[in-house]
Amino acid sequence: MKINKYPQREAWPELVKRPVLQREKLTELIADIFKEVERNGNQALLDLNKKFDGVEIKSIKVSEKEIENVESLISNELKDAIQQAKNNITKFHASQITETEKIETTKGVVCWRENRAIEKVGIYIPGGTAPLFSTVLMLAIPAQLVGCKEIILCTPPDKNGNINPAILYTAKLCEITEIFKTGGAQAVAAMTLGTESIPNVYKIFGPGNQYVVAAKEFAQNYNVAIDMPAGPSEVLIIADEKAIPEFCAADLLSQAEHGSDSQVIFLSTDETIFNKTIEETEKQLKVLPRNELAKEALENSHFILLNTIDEALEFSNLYAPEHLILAMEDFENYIPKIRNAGSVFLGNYSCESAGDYASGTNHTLPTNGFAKNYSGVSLDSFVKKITFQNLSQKGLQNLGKTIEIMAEAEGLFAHKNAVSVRLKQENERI
Ligand code: HSO
Ligand code: ZN
Repeated sequence: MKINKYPQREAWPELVKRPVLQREKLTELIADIFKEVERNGNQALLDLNKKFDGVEIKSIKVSEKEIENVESLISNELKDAIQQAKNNITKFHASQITETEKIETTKGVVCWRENRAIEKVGIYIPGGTAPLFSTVLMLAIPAQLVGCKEIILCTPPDKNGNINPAILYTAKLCEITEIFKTGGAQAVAAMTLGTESIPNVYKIFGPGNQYVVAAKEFAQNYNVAIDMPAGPSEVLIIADEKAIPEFCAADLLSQAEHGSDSQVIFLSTDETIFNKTIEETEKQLKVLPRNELAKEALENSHFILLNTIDEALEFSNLYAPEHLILAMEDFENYIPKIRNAGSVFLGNYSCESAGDYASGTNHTLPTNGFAKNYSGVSLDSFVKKITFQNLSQKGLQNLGKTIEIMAEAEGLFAHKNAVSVRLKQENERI
């Protein structure tokens, strides 16, 4: 934990820096994996599953029987919880559907925009120590809402060749039936290039380890889009004198437990709250099952005492956190001052876990300072927007001169002519 009281402004740029990750040089390895998948398709996936994860499976595709059987592996309590989360996420994302509005920009010139779903999308869900089945909801629900024709899901099998039941159950609940047992960079390569079983897709979504992240970057060389640049998870809390240290500590740790590279930042204007939150964090850390990971994350994390909430917001805007929590009662006044953040949690009862699982907002958010220029995943992430226009004869008469003058000024006479021939033809007819 790095503790800092009333740092000078000059120190801020250093404080908002993310820890530099010791990433391996992966490009060559990723290129080789792509080549192998391109050459050997499914067999390459089976071989790579064995090589990297020590798993031997016969078939890449999850069978109908496996999907059917999963019902019995999930408790009713968990089923109900997933259902409630699904309802809320659906409600919130459905509200993002907007009506198309036709705009007459000049008399007789009508322009509008229509959404078209990206036809083929791929969702990657990591396995590992925390199987994030909640991410299935966050990605499959908007994809279904906009009507993506083909939604496929890749996730690595465990040592026995099975997929995590909660991931499988959630995929089934979201009506995803094309589920494949493959993980890591090879899964991304398969979704990019296609194999005998796995269709290639136009956009790849989902979190992953550094191999997955590097493979998603590499996939862009093949005209495949990705959801957003990835980085470790982070949260920044701004706490005033009304904050509750026990709650703040729990929120900091909820993000720190994601991984040793997660970063959490605690800003406060109240020294008592500040000290108590540090104490609480240490106390709660001790009893966490994932305390090794959380402890490492905390080593990279800052606890900073500042003079005013306005100052804290300035710091936060410079840091641009994935998650921002305003642990205070009168948060309302500060909302307009938030400029850079992925998702914001207002007041002492709005814990980040609510947004991670079940309140309705999406938890796939920009990290690593990208909240300055990226939004989190939403319905928009699954559509392209196509513009349309219709000019009547009258419309072209009204706008033609402007186009001709501009085209001529750019030296593009064919452009000008496209207008002139039409106006001329019309004059001749009169
Ligand atoms: N906080 C993560 C999402 C998540 N948390 C999934 C728990 N499960 C990134 O926003
Ligand atoms: Zn989380």
